Formats: sequence, structure tokens, C-alpha cells
Amino acid sequence: MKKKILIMGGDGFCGWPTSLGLSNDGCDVTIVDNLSRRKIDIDLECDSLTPIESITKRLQVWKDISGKKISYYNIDIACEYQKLLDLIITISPDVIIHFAEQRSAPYSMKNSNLKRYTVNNNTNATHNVLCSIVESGLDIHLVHLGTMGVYGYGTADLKIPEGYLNVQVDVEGELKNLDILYPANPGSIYHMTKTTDALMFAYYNKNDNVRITDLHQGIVWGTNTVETKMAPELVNRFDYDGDYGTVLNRFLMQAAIEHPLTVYGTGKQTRAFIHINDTVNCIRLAITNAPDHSERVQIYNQMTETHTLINLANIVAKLTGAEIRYYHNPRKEDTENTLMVQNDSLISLGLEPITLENGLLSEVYDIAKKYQSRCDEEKIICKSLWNREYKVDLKGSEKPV
Ligand code: NAD
Ligand code: USQ
Repeated sequence: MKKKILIMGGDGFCGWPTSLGLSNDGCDVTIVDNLSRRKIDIDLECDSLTPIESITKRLQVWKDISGKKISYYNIDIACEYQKLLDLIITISPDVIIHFAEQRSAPYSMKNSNLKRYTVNNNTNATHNVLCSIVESGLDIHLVHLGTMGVYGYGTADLKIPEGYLNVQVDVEGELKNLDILYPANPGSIYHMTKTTDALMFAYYNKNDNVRITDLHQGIVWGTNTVETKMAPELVNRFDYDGDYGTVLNRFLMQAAIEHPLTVYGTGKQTRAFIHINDTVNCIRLAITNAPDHSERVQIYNQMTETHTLINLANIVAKLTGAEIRYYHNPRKEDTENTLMVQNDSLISLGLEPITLENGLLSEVYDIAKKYQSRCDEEKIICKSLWNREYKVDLKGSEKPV
């Protein structure tokens, strides 16, 4: 693949391995990132479990090892529209991949300032990207990282379709078929911004024929890919704290430092998962299978398996001998749900899913063990509450709560 690719948010957890992977494929990659994720670490007095280098060092080491240059621009795409537009016109990319949003649900619920920051950042970032594509007059395929959380997780036993729901409406006695965007049902301010993104995509696609692929991704687990393993300085970030750490990586890190696994509520919530290697592979597939101008927004469910949280905890406990504890759920979410998801599109395009059974859980556990001395145990318990009546639970209990 030899495309010119602009990666918004290319310094982040999903963006960094994607940038290296596409560069290794032969693409001409440029990263745009305002490093806000690194600044949030400073504000939260927390850090990636893995020691990540500065973006300059990362890119220099990549050039030394691979002989390939990735350019980098520090632009806040939510605020610096003219800089973004000028860069797009200068580079004239074939594809823009948009990762650049505030992506933590707990962080987005911490207080009014962070709710407002998440809404302003995410909706303006997405709108500025769309607006600049149109103003540039260039024919650019936009690939966006969306979330399974736009659908909500309760499915009334319906297999969640890939973005669109076929409904029958009664028009004066005559039944007509309609394809509508699956009803949005966000569970946090962060997830709400992703449902707003989806409407903006539908509009710009309808009005300006922008070619868009929206990848509704599940929870990403894992750390490294082929490229991030090429040198210690290229290691990917590993979030473990109560705001940014996601559940499976958190369980594996907790096991590594002999902290009880923090299952919220009953543990019967079901969620969708995907390994970081598959994230990169799905993006490759999205790029090589771009929609044409007459097509509606292409929506793929980017996930490979579903699990209840207690099932995940049991798998990790079996692998590592960790203790499982139940904590009062800091989130307002269903105590239990089933989740069935259609994910045929990416598989039919060639995705070969990596699942928990592929043995990669131990790799993540080993990384967590290696860097356990960098863990600040004070940061493990989630202190972001969805609702004023909720309380932080520091101890947990042996039984579901
Ligand atoms: P991340 O926070 O690690 O990366 C996001 C990057 O975007 C960061 O480097 C940040 O500095 C940058 N950024 C944010 N706002 C910006 C702005 N206004 N201008 C320029 N750069 C900005 O997050 P991630 O885990 O890599 O997630 C990337 C995308 O994938 C997000 O949109 C997220 O919603 C989606 N996603 C992530 C997961 C997951 O489990 N990590 C799952 C589903 C979907
Ligand atoms: N949970 C626990 N214990 C923990 C952490 C989380 O039981 O220690 C539970 C939560 O209550 C929730 C589930 O695990 O039910 C998932 O939480 P998470 O933090 O792993 O994931 P989530 O907040 O949903 O967000 C993550 C990414 C987000 C992405 C989303 C995909 O941070 O960017 O959009 O996964 S999805 O979940 O499919 O919407």
C-alpha cells in the first residue's frame, strides 16, 4: 500500500501502532497530535505503565530502524482550524484517519469542566476535520474511530447491525422499509460525543459526498504490535489508572502487582473486545476498501468477541492466580446485559480475529510484570462517579454488589 496518510491523534494508544504499521507498509505517514493525552497524564499525576518516549525521540528511533520518515505537526485540531486546513492542502492526503478525541468515559464524567472539555474537543475536532476536507476541495477518504458504545449495550436480543437498522414503517396502511441510523444510546458524555460525530458524518456525506468509514470499535486490549516491539523506545502506551485504563488491560496489570481484580457491580455486564493488532489490521482494510462518492457512510463494527466482565476476571484469575473482588459500580449502566454484534464486514474483507485464546493475554501480563515498579497503586481505584449519589469504593467485597 502506497498512500499518503494523515493521522490525527497518531501519538495515542491506537494511533501510534497504526502510524508505524502503515509507515512499514510503505505509506507516506504524517502525524498530527496536540499531545493533550500526555498533558492529561500530568494533570492526573499518572503515567503510562510502559515508559513512553517523547514524540520526537519515537520518530527518530523509527527512522533509524526502518529508514522511513514520519512527519509530525503539533496542531489542536479542535481549535486551530486554519493550521489544519493549510496542512491538509499542503500534504494533499489520500486518507485521513481520525483518532484525535478525548476517549475516556470516566474522565468525561469527572466534573463539569471535563464534560465541557470532552464535548468541545471531540465535536469540534470532528467537525473541523469534515469542514476542512470540504474546504480543501480534495478527494479524501475519512476513516474515523467510533465506538460500540454508540448503540448502548442492551439489545433486546437483537444482533446489533453494522450502523443501520432496517425498520418497517406504516404509511397510511402500507408497510415501507427504511434503513435508519441505529438509535443512539450513549452511556457517558464521551460516548455521547461519538453519537454526535455519527450525525455529522451522515450530514457531510449527504451534502458534500465526503467518503467516510466509521469504525465502531469495541474495547481495545493488548499493548504491542510488530512495529512497536522493534525497539524499547517504540513501546506503546499502557493505561492502567481508574480513568483511562480499560478493563482487560487493567485486570492483567492488577494481577501482575497482586491487586484484586476490580469487577464493578455484578460483573454480568457484557462488552465487545478487540486486540490492538486487529485495530491496525481493520484500519488497513478500511483504507483499501474505501466507499465511493455515491455511497452512504460505511459503518463497520470493529470487534472480534464479547465477554461478561466476570468471565474476563475468571480467565485472568485462572491464568495468574489473582483474587477477584466486586466494587460498587461508579457508572450508571445496566447491571447485566446480553450483547450480540454483527461483525461480518471486516471479516469478509479478510480480518482474521485475534481472540483471548490466541495466547496474547500472557504477553500483556508479562509487560505489566516487567513495568510493575512504575505502577502507582493509588491510581487504580476509579474515583470518577456518574452520579452525585454514588460513592468511591476503596475496598470492594467478595460478593457481587
Ligand atoms: P488516546 O487518548 O490514547 O489517543 C488520542 C490521541 O489524540 C492522543 O494522542 C491525543 O493527544 C490526541 N488528541 C486528542 N484531542 C486532540 C486535538 N484536539 N487535536 C489533536 N490531537 C488530539 O486514545 P486511543 O485509545 O488511541 O483512542 C483513539 C480513538 O479510538 C478515540 O477516538 C477513541 O474514541 C477510539 N476508541 C478507542 C478504544 C480503546 O479501547 N482505546 C476503543 C474504541 C474506540
Ligand atoms: N469495568 C470494571 N472494572 C474496571 C474497569 C471497568 O468492571 O476496573 C467495567 C465498566 O463498568 C464497563 C466495562 O468494564 O462496564 C468497560 O469499561 P472500560 O473502561 O474498559 O471501557 P469503556 O469505558 O466502555 O471505554 C473504552 C474506551 C472507549 C471506547 C469503548 C468501547 O476507553 O474509548 O469507546 O471502550 S465500548 O466499550 O465498546 O463502547
